[in-house]
Amino acid sequence: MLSAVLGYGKTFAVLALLACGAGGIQAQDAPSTRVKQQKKDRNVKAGEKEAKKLILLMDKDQDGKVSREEFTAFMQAEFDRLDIDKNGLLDVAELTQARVQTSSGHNR
Ligand SMILES: [Ca+2]
Ligand SMILES: [Ca+2]
Repeated sequence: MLSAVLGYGKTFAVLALLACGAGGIQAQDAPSTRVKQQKKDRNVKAGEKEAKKLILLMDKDQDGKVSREEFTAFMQAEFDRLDIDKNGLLDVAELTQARVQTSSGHNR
């Protein structure tokens, strides 16, 4: 009984030391890393909107992630859309036309 209590006490002491040590390290690192992290987060969030749009476009099964299959399917659909004469090749004219069409499509 007594040894069990002592054993528990020792374990608790070690845990307390570890917790203190970890807490001390975190407190030292927090100010500088937090600021850096926040700046990073803002940059990430700016790009995140674009990424989410892309995911919405590609994510067919809507699990919030784009699989290789979904990505490939999306790119193939894009290819077919751009390949106006359907010869299986994209030339400069088709790529140029596609861009002009999409931008003028918004204006109409
Ligand atoms: Ca998916
Ligand atoms: Ca073509």
